[in-house]
Amino acid sequence: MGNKPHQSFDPSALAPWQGAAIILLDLDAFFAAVEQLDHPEWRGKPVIVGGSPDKRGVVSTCSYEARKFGVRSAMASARAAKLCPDAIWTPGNFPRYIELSNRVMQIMSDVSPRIQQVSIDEAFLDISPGRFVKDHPVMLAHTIRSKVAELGITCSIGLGTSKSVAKIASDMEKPDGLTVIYPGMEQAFLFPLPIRTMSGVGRQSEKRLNDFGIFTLGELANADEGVLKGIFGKNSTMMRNRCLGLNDSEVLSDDEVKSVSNEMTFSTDLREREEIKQSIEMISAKVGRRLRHKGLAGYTVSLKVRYEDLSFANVQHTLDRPVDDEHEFAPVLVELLDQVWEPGTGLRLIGVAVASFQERPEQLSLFGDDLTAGMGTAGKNAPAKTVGDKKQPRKKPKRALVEATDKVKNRFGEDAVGYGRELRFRERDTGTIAQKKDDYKDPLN
Ligand code: TTP
Ligand code: MG
Repeated sequence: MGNKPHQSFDPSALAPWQGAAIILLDLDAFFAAVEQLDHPEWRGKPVIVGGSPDKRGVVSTCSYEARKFGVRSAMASARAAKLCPDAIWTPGNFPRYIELSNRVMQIMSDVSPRIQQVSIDEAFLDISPGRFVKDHPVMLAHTIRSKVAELGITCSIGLGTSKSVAKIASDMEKPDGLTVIYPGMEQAFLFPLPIRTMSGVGRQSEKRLNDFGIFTLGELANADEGVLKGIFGKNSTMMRNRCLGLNDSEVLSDDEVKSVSNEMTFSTDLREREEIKQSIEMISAKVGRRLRHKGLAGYTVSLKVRYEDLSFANVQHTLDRPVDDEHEFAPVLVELLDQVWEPGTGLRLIGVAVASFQERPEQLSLFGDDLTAGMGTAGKNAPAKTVGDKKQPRKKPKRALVEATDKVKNRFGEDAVGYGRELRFRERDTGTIAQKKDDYKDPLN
């Protein structure tokens, strides 16, 4: 990795760029690359980040040296250990990955304010000339690539006139690649590619398209309207446009994310501790999944309740390390429940939030030297009250399960995997839960 030249060039020699210019940047072997940066003796060697092979762990990612042996993300660690017996194993250092991720996002934001982060190591950036920036897109892509390299890790960049083209292009020259699809070249680039390359074509749609003799994006772009409708439903026109290389969706800036939360209103007030506990766990699962999707982990967890008389209370707690796994933070919230709820009281709404990403909130110093001490407000519309106990997150027992569940939900929709309790509660849920009937998922939006 990192051995491709980042050559200097004469921007005036570049052909002019007409219209939209969108980048997709994806870091190379991200977690493993950070480990190799932090452990120089691991560079050039197979490094696997993941759970222990003895404890039925899974591979999070691995260095390109390990990929030569066939090791891949999400593979059982035991299998990876067999494929690559000499690999260096590490459980990972999530706060450090977040730190590097943030630095990369900052490099991109410095170039254009229109950034959309799609995962911990991936973001779109709108660098359309005359819109958010002045310089030539190819030059800006080179600048970003060089600045990322200065951090000690590498990225692959796709540059094109739409998000789908940029996304597909970013994968073409991995690692440390820059693939530019000039305006007007979209169809020449896309049409020969297999249909699965396109975001939104899952395994099921692929099979059904194949049954109609559609194997390439060119064939998909020119497919019969009825066939596309039958497979993609209301998304059929969008899918065709994507395959035609049309710019069908904007780069949507996430506002600076301060917290990730979810709340649910119940059609019948909850009164039993057990059902309240289960609701907290269910809502926490949604928050956890969104945190992981955004690559965020926070120190502060909070619980909000609205009572049957419509008054509300909020209680929060700061942990000694950031969390993104509901199996760790939901038990803390369940403990907090007793500060805002008495048995028999009806609850109409429950909300869960995780905040204080990475850095501990400054206010903590107000509570003395013990940085692990909690803080919070509690009680029905009560004034702030300090909670001095030391609830801390549980150890992560089920990371593999959590990530496997995320993957299935990401692909098949929120309801694809339900813990037993979620299914029992669904009928009481008047909140909105996305229902996706087919395997269509749209990471481009
Ligand atoms: P990816 O960008 O999918 O993978 P990568 O950056 O390791 O490799 P590539 O060069 O192919 O882009 O994911 C980014 C990080 O997300 C990855 O470094 C580790 C984490 N991750 C998991 O923990 N589990 C997974 O199954 C995947 C796919 C990624
Ligand atoms: Mg990556």
